[in-house]
Amino acid sequence: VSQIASIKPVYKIAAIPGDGIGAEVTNAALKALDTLSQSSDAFALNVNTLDWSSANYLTRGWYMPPDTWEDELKKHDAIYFGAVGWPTVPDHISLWGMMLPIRNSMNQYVNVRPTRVMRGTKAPLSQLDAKPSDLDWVIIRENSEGEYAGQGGTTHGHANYAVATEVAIFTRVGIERIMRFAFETAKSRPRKKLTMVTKSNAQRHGMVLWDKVFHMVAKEYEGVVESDKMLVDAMTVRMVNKPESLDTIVATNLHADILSDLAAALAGSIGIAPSSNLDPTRSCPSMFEPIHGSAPDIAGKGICNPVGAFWSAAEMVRWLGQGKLDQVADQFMEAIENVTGDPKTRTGDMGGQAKTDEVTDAICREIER
Ligand code: GGG
Repeated sequence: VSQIASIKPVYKIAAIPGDGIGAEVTNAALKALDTLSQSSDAFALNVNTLDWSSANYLTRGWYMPPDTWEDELKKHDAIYFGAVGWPTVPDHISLWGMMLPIRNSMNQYVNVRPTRVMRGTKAPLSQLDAKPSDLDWVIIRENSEGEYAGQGGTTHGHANYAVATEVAIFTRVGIERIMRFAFETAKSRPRKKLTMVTKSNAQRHGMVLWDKVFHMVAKEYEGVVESDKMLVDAMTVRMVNKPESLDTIVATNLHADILSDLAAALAGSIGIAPSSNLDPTRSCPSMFEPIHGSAPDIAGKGICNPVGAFWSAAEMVRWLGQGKLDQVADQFMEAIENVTGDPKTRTGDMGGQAKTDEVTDAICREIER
C-alpha cells in the first residue's frame, strides 16, 4: 500500500476479467470502484488488468504465465476476478487453469458467501410463507481441500471399462481452521447461530472428522454461539422451508458451492451473490468474485447483472481497509440497494429490462450523490 499526497492509501488490485460475462461484470465493477475511490478521501486504487482467459489459453496454451503468475499476483493487495469457463475448453481445464490454483496458492482457505434479499428483489421465497428478512445468511465454504483437492486419476480411458477416482482430502488442520473462522463469523453476527453441514452418515471418514472437529470447537463457544449440524440433503429442505432458522452455515468445498447457488436463487438471483476468497493470515492477496460463472449463453449481449460483481467489490474494499473503510463499503452497499430498489435499473434476471451499462451508470450516479 502506498500513499497519494501523504493522505490517501493506494491499494494495488490485480483484475482478472476472465471469460464471457466475467469480463462485462468486471468492467462494470471497476467503473463503480473508480467512482467510489474518486469520491472518497479514504482510499485510491491502482488497477492492473491481467488478460488471463480461455481465449488466450486457446492461442498461448496457458491461462496464467506458468513460471511467473504467483509472483505477479503477490505484488498486489487484492485480486478482483470475473468468471472462467468457455464452451470450447473443457470445464475442468478452465477451472484448474486459473481459479482453483489461485485459491490454493494464495492460501485462500476461506470462501465467504453472504446471501440476503436485497431491496427490490423478488425472491422466490416471497412466494412461500417467508418474509424477505428471514433470509439473511452467510455461508462459510472450506476453500482449499475436500472434494476439490484435485486428487485421483483415470485408467482404461479408451475402453468401455474406464475407471476414475476422485479423492477428497480432509485434514484436521484444514477443518479446524475453517470451523474456527465460522464460529468467529457467527459470534460477530446478531443472531450468533451456526449450522455445520456434512454427509457423515454416508461418507464415513472425512465427514466424520468434520463432525469431531465441529464438536470440539463448539465446546469452546458454548453459551456464546448456538450451533447445530445437518446432513446436506436435509439442509436443502431446511433452506427452503425454514429459512428463518438459519444464520451462519459452514460446509465443505463442494457442499457449500452447491448450497450457495441455492441460497442465491432463493434470495432472488445468482446474479446478485458475491464471494470473498480470503487468506485470513493476510500473507497473500485475497480474491473477490461474483459466484456466478461466465454464462456463455448471454455473453456479449450487454444484459448480465453486475450486482454480484458490485457487492464483491464492496467486500474487497471492506477487506482492504481492515476496519478503516467500513463506512465507504457501507456507502457502496447502500448505493447498490438504491439501484436494485428501482425497477428501472434491474436486469432481466431480477424482472427488469435494464442493460448492464444502465445499471453501471446508475450505481456511479448513486455513489456520486
Ligand atoms: N465467478 C466465479 C466463476 O467463474 N464461477 C464458476 C464456477 O464454476 N465456480 C466454481 C467454484 O466457485 O468453485
